[in-house]
Amino acid sequence: MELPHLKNYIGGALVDPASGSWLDSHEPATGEVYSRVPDSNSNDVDSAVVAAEEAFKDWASMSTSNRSTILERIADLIDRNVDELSELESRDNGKPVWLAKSVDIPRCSSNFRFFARSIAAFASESHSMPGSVNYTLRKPLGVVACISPWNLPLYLFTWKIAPALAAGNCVVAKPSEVTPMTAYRFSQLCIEAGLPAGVLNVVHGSGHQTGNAIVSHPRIKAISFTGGTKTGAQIARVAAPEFKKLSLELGGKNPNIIFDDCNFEEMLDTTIRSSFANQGQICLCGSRIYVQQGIYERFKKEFVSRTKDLKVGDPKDSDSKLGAIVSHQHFEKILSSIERARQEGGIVLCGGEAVEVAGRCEKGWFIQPTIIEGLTTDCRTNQEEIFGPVVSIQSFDTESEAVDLANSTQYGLSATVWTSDLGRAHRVADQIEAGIVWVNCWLLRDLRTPFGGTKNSGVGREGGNEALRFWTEPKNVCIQY
Ligand code: TXE
Repeated sequence: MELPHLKNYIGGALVDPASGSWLDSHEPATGEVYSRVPDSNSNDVDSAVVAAEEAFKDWASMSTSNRSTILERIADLIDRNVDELSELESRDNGKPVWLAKSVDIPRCSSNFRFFARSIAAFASESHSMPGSVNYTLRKPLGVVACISPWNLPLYLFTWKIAPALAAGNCVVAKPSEVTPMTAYRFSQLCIEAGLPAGVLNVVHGSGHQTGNAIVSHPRIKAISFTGGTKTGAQIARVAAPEFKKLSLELGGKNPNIIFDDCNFEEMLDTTIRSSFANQGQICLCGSRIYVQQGIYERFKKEFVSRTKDLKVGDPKDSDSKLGAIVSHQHFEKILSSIERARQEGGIVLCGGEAVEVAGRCEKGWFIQPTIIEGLTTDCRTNQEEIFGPVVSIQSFDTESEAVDLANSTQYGLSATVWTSDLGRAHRVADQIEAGIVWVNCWLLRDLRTPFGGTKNSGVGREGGNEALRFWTEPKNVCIQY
């Protein structure tokens, strides 16, 4: 049977890749190829840039209320198609359907609705002096690029595209070639919503060919990227000499610091999620768990017990807490990371192996949620992003020791702190090297807040006005009178 062939969305039309060549896309739960993805090249990217340039003048000069109306229509269509989009996302990424339906897809419409409304309130400043006045214009950049990863496919794709469009830019966007399906379906919804041709262009393909062609295109003014730190560095090498604006949301190796005065039950419920949600494939997961000595043994016992109860299974099953790992390559990478942890002296308290799921998923890629103890702070397991259902646990005594442990890697994306002591919460949050600190919660998101990391976790911030400022060029006009 002929596999479905996805298409690029360029100049308002769904089109085949110029080269006529395609990449295989797999269903992680079965390990089977189930669709074909355009293997786009620089010709496709150039067509997309030309279409975006042709659309830019009208889109940028459209009133914000008219732009908002179209973006709101896209949000409504996402909501109306939530069941289909959730199933597509689950089949493409391996995450449970219930997770896509409760988190991923609702956040996609929130992304569009939030920025459709934010742009109406996006103001700039004026500064007056005796005899003169300054005012700041914040105008769209022109043709810009959004490149997104496979872990939260449509969630991050729309998180980048929505503010770029709201600010009046025209976009060339590339989803990960590993999870292209919902971006393709999203293109169809944009056509249905009446998004003018060329305002958004979706070009599918590999990172080294399609992604690189986008990043190096001379007429693309800015790039928002989420993905691996190594890839982020490569993109910066290509884009920096062209003075392109860059927003890089990269990897993380986030600490979860648990003091003995925390609300234990709340902490444990949330720590299960922050350790293994989305099969641990979220850059914000807390993969280094530090527990104060007074409750360490209790925590270890109860955390291991609760983790062993998590069902790893068919993403279609509503009781599967963990689904499949996104690709065979990533599946192998995670298993070799666990083997390396053993060689580094780690003791696997639970998990550590692949899971055989019977029936339709027998050839799928599944891994047990894994807890490892007995590692040193500077071992590779505690220093490098594994990006799977794998956490390490270790005890600490004092607050300052906890802060030192938290800051002991080259990453600085997020951190979680559990304590009932208000002063300690402020002190620890202030000292942690991260872009986001959650206290007594995890992944609680207000879209108005700055989102991004420090150190090897990236450059720049997304969210709220941070995003609208990234996607606009400030110009100061000074008038003497
Ligand atoms: O990311 P990549 P992948 C981390 C995680 C994971 C690692 C690699 O540790 O194991 O990154 O994951 C495109 N020029 N995170 O393979 O390779 C690529 O096609 C332009 C953390 O997904 O960085 C895809 O669309 N584009 C992250 C996107 O970049 C290029 C979430 C991401 O691919 C390119 C995901 C190039 N040279 C992975 N090379 C997070 N922070 O959430 C690749 N791409």
